[in-house]
Amino acid sequence: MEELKEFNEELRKKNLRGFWEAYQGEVYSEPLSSYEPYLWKWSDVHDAINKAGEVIGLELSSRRVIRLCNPSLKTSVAHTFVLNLQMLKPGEHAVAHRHTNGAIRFVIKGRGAHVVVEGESFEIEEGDFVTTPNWTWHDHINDSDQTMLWLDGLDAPLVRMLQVGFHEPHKEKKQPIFRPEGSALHEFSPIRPNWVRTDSIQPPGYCYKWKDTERVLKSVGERPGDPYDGILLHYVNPLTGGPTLPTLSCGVQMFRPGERTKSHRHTSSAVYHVFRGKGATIIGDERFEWETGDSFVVPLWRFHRHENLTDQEALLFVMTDKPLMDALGFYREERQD
Ligand code: GTQ
Repeated sequence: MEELKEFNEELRKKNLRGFWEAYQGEVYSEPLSSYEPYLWKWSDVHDAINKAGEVIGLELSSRRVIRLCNPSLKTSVAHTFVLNLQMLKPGEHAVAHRHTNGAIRFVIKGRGAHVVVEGESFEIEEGDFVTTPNWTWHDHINDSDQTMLWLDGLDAPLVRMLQVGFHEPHKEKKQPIFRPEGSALHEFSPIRPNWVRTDSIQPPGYCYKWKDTERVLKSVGERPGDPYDGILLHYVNPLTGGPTLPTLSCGVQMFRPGERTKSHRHTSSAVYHVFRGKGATIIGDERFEWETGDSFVVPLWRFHRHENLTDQEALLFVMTDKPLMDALGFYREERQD
């Protein structure tokens, strides 16, 4: 034993390590996520962003953003992505930049501001969903008379872990707008011009309007839906039908009055934001009651189920890292009856 200790020490001096040292016979039979479920109350998040609105100007911080920090991870909501709340006041402009982080926005409050992505301006309002994929120029202009609030989802922890973060400010602060309004809607539709390339791994920047989401929800809302996910709509890459971004999949989930889903677990993680309504999600043996404005995270490989015991529909925005797990062959799911 003394001999082995000496051997281990000798290896360490040479920056080597025996397999027997690190793994004392313990083998993981399944994932054990390093972080726990957590729920943020809207009143806390809302108070925080309102206070930031009073004390933080955009000369101080290029974006006025409050990040949801899972206490067991410290700086992000899940191990692969972050969820932030951003405020842009009337007359403000959040300067143009681009980064390798893929980002999405889900508008919570206000109407009439614009997100500019790669030379096209998209007017946004409550319930709209906008993508600013990896390395696309984006800036935000609030030329409306209302304070805008939206959620930002970014794959930042993943990019940091892979050490592939690039960031570039636009030299003009406001990027030039050279694509007429409606260009994306027309060019990336099922009727599309010959020059549009569909072989890019990154989707084009795109704005999904709430009125369209609502129309689909209405049209499929009477169907049986998914036993584990209720009625789940995905925001797909408009050119390929693939995931929202290569790293993130986003959607809107509806639980109808009285709906209770079955329990399952999977190797993707999910964060939810309650857009409208009230309900509960049971994660492991913990029950999380949620209502409009709350956000909560379901770590990977934790059994979870949802219920809406009210007489109103519950609508949730959901973001997961499933595309990542699918692409790498790590996606697994286990279902309970
Ligand atoms: O709006 O471009 O929440 O660059 C964090 C970083 C938002 C943005 C965030 C960003 C942005």
